[in-house]
Amino acid sequence: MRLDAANRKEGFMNEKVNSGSRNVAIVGPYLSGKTTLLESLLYVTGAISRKGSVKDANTVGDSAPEARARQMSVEVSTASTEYSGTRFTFIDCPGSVEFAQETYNALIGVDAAIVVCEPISDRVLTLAPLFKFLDDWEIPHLVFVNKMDRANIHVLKTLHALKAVSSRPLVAHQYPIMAGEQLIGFIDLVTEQAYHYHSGGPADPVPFPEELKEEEHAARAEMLEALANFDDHLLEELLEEIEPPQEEILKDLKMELGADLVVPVFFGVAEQDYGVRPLLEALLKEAPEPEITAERRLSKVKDSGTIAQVLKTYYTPQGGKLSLVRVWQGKLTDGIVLNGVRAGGIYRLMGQQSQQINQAGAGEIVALSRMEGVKTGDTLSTSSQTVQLPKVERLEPVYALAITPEKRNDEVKLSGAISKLLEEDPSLAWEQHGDTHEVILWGQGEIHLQVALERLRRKYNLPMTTHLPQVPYKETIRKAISSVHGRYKHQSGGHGQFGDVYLDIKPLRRGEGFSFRETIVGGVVPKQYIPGVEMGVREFLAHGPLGFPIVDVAVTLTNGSYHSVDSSEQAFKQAARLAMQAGIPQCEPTLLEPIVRVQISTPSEFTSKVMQLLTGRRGQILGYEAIHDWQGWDSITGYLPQAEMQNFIVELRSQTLGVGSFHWEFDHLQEVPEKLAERILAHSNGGGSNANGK
Ligand SMILES: Nc1nc2c(ncn2[C@@H]2O[C@H](COP(=O)(O)OP(=O)(O)OP(=O)(O)O)[C@@H](O)[C@H]2O)c(=O)[nH]1
Ligand SMILES: [Mg+2]
Repeated sequence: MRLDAANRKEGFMNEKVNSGSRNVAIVGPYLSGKTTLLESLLYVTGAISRKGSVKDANTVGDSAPEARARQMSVEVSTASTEYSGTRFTFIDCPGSVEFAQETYNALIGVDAAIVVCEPISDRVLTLAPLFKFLDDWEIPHLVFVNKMDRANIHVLKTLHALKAVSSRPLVAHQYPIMAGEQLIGFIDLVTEQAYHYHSGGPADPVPFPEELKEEEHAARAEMLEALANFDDHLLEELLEEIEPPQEEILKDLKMELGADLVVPVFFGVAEQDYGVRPLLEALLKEAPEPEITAERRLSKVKDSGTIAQVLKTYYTPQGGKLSLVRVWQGKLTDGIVLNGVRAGGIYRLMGQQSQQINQAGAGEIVALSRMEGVKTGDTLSTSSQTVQLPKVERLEPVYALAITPEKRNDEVKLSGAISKLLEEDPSLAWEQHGDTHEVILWGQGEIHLQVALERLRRKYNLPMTTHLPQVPYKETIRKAISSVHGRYKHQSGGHGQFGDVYLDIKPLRRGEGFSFRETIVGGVVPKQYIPGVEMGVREFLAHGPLGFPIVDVAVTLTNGSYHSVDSSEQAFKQAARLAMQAGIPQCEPTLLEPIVRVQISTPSEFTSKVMQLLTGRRGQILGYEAIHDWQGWDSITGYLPQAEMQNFIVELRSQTLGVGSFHWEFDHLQEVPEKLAERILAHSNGGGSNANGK
C-alpha cells in the first residue's frame, strides 16, 4: 500500500503553477444538496446574479423539465465560472442510484470531485459505491458536509462513519464552529485562523475561540499525522515536535489530494453559501491542474494530436446532438475533424444555455455539435489511428417495463427515438422479445424508466403505455408416446390433399431443445415430403396447448403413407400438426419458467436480510463470500425465478439503504411448482397473455 501510494505521489512531485482551469464534478447521495451547491458556487463567483432554488425549479443544474418536475437531478449538467482568474467548469451529477451511469461517465473527465453529503451518520453508507468508484479510478476528491444548519446533526459521528466507508484516509481541513446546532464559522486547520460566516459575503476573520483549543489541536494533529504518512520530512518534523511551515502543509495537501491519497473534509450550508468560498479556495490551491490529470490518463498514449473523450451525449429540444467532451490533449478548433467526423460547432454550456466559441484548449470541458455516430465514452482524436482511453463499464439493466405506443401509427417512429434515448443514457436498453413480441425497456429502476418515457413523450412526441413484461414461460412434456397418428385428407375441386404420418414423441433432458429424426423404410413417406413433416412439428411446438413454446422434445417420424397425385409437402405439414395435436396432450405437458443466476453485492451487515429476500422469492442460494477488494461487502450468488425479478431491485435497495445491486443472466428453465402453474395458467386466459400474476 505504502509503495503503491509512493508511486502515485511521484507524478505529483513537480509542483506546477496554477493553470487556467479546473474541472470539478459535484457528486454525492440523492438530495444531499449538489445542485444547490452549484447554484451557490455560480452565485458567489458572479456567474449568476440571482440564486435559484431547487424548490422554485429555477436552478442552473436542474434545467431539464424532467428534473424540475421532480426536484431532483436526472442527468449531468455543466456550468462554468471564473474565480481568481481560473476558469472552473463544474459538472452537477445526479445522486440517485438509478442515474449512477451519468455520474460515472462524467467523473472520468474531471480533475477533482466534491463529494457532498449530509451530516447524518446513518446515511453515510450510501457513499460507499461512489467512494469505491473514485478510488478505483484514482479521482482526487474532497468531502463537503452540507446542511450543517439541520437539526440533530452529529459532526463527530458523521466523520467517524465517513472514515469507515472511505478506503482513503479522511482529513478534516476545517474545524466547524457551531452555535448550538447551527454552523456559524470554522477554523482553518492549516492556518489556524478562525472565521465567522454571515450572509451575503465572505466569512470574517475572528479571534481564535479559546474554548475550542483542545478539540482543534486534536483535529489538526490528526490531519498532520495523516499527511505525514506520505511525507517522511513532515513525519520527522512531527516526531521532533517542530511546527511545520504552512506552505509545507499546503504542498502536502495538494500532492496527496492530487494523487488520491487523502480526502480533505469541509463543512457548510450550501443554501446560505456558508463554506462555499473556502471550498473554492481549496479547489484553486489544492486540486490538481488539468495537465496533471491528463498526464496520468494519457500515460500510455503515444499520439501527439488532439485527444478528447465524450462524457455525455445530449439530444437538444431542437433535435441537435451535443457531445460533452473533455479535451485531454491539443485543442479543438472550428470545423475540426475527429474520428473522421467534422464537428458542427464548439460550445460552452451553462445548464441548458450554450454559448458558441471558436476553440477550446487542453483541459477544458466543452460540447461539440453534430458528432454523428460518436457515443458517450468514445475517445476522439485527429489521428488516423484509433485511440481509446479507458471508459466506464455500462451498468447492467435491472428493471424492465413493456411499452406500447399510445398511437398505433407511432410504432415505426419508436426504434429511431429509442436509439437516441439510449445514446443519451447508456444505462437504458431495449429489446423486442422473440417469444412474447413485447417491446421491453430496461433500465435502473422505476424513476429511471419514467424519466425515459417522459423524454420520449416530450422530445419525440411518442406517448407510451406501459405494463409489466410477460414472463417468457415455456412448456415441455414429461411422458413419451409412440406412433401417434396424423392424417390430413382434403378434397376441394380438382387436386386433393393427402398426408399421413406416425410420430414418436419423447421428452429430452432440460436444455437439449428440439430434435427431429425419421426412421422411414421403403419410402412410405417419400423423401421430398419429410421437410414438410418437420415444419409441421416445429410450427406446432411454437405454441403448445398451455399457450407457450414447447422445448426439450424429440420427435421421430416412424411411418406413414402417401398418394401419388394428392400428396404434397404442405399436406404432410398438416398431417404432422394433427399428429402433434393428438399426441402432446397425452404427454403430460408441464410449464417451465426461466431461472436467472444473480450475483448480489451488499454491505455485509445486510447479507442475511438479502438472503432472506432471495429465498422469500423462491430463490435458491448457491453461496456467499466477502468481496476481496471491497472491505465490508459481500457477494451472494443464487438462482431466482425470472417471474420474481420484476421488483427485486426495488426490494433489494430498500433493504440495503439503496446501495445493494446485482448482476444477472439467464441460467436455465425449470418446472413451475404445480400449484403455482395452475395459478399462472388460470391468469393466462387460455394461453394468450401470460402475465406473471403480480
Ligand atoms: N437545510 C438545508 N437544506 C438544503 C441545503 N442545501 C440544499 N438543501 C435542500 O435539500 C434539498 C435537495 O437539494 P438539491 O440541491 O436538489 O440536492 P441534490 O444533491 O442536487 O439532489 P439530487 O441531484 O436529486 O441527488 C432541497 O430541498 C434543498 O433546498 C442546506 O445547506 N441546508
Ligand atoms: Mg441535483
